[in-house]
Amino acid sequence: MTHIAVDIGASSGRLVIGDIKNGKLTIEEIHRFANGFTERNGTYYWDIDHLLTEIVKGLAYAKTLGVKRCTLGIDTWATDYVLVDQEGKRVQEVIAYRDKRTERTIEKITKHISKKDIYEKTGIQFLSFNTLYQLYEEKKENLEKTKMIMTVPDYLGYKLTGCAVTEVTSASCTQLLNVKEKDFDQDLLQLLSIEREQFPPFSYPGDMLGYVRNEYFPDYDLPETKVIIVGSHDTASAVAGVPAAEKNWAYLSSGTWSLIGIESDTPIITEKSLFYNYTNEWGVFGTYRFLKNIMGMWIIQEVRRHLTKDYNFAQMVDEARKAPPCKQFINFNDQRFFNPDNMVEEIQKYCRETLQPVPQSTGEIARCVFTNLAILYSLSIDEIESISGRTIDSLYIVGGGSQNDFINEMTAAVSRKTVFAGPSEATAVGNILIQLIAEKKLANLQEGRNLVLNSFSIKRFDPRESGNEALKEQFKQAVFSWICTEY
Ligand code: LFR
Repeated sequence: MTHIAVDIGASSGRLVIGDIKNGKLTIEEIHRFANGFTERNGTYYWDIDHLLTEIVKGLAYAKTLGVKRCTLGIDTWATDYVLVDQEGKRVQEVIAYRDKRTERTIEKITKHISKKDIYEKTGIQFLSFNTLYQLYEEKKENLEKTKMIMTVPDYLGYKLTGCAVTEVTSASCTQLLNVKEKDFDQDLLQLLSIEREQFPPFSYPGDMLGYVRNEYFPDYDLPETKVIIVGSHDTASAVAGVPAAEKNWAYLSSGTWSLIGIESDTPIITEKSLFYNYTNEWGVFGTYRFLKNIMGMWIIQEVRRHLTKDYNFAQMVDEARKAPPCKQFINFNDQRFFNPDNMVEEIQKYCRETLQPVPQSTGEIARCVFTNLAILYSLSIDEIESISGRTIDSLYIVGGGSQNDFINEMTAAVSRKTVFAGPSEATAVGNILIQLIAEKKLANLQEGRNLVLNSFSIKRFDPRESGNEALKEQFKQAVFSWICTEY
């Protein structure tokens, strides 16, 4: 039996075949496609039908490779949703979370229920685009036609199999789940005028969803495909794929977003975690991901889009290395960097406003992005240690961003922690691990993580004798003195 991970992020999607061969986990990407949101009349949309077609195309390609039977797991980004009517049809175009409609919605909602109450109920960080805020801004006539509200991976699974569920790792990011009651929160649903029944029944990583209904796709020759529920939220899958075997580790899932945190058996909901805006997203097998969203590679993706499409990311890293040390402190977690019209201009404007040298060349800008992200990462590690009371010895960086040695070195130097980098395909790997556990080829997650550790080359970055710790304090002082938002 072959296992296939469908992993779709904000900028691309892929189908990856994975299995255990001679005691090692092997993965092979068989199909890749672009993803991205586009603007129409001031609103940003995903093309969800395109994503479904690409999954089916990838499956058909797997058949040409000789795959007759397989399991399949789907993970995507979180927080966006699809409304489905009585006939199983989509009610709306799927709006992307970087859309501007929810810019002020946290303020509106917290007039009805306080921030503290929402946080105590859900344990989820306040991000302007959580489903709670998006549904608040949804057109009433759309909600009236809605029989089922689904996250993106659940919708894709539904379109393939006809089976509708609410997978919990993705659902927790809606900020609508009550962490004590382990169900949708009635007060929050009431505020949105949504009924509990509009969400399909819960399902958990390792459950079976159903078989792909090949008759839905008469134009394609598809294998017999059993869809398994994995950590449908890509970050849940990425963290499942972290090759950590010891205690005291933190992770950084580095892609469009940088998600930095620890795995915990219980949610951590305190005044301090609310103050620093940490989240308790539900992970696979009853774990919680206590983490913070940092703006991440989105910044450099946008810089590249506006400045220098000729360079690939490796070249941008090279340019950064060649540039002189960064002279700017920039709080990239400021909301102004969430979706500016032009990222390069926004960075330069910030520097002008804060009376700092303005970076000009690709190398200067890239260096300034990577350095400031490394500082944000290490500040976050300090916060996690202080909030959780745990000591962190090492940071596991996984995902596409883990290939950036420059930022890995900087992070080790500033944080004074040992950094391990890889695998870059941790999300697909974590997705496959859950399928292997469901198929009883692996006993549990730790066995899976040990397998990852023995199967991929993981790079190690040790903190230098004299690190760049001072940068953190200088950054904090600078950012606070400019009265920018709390980093
Ligand atoms: C990463 C991610 C993050 C989530 C953001 C938006 O791809 O899933 O975990 O906060 O995208 O959904």
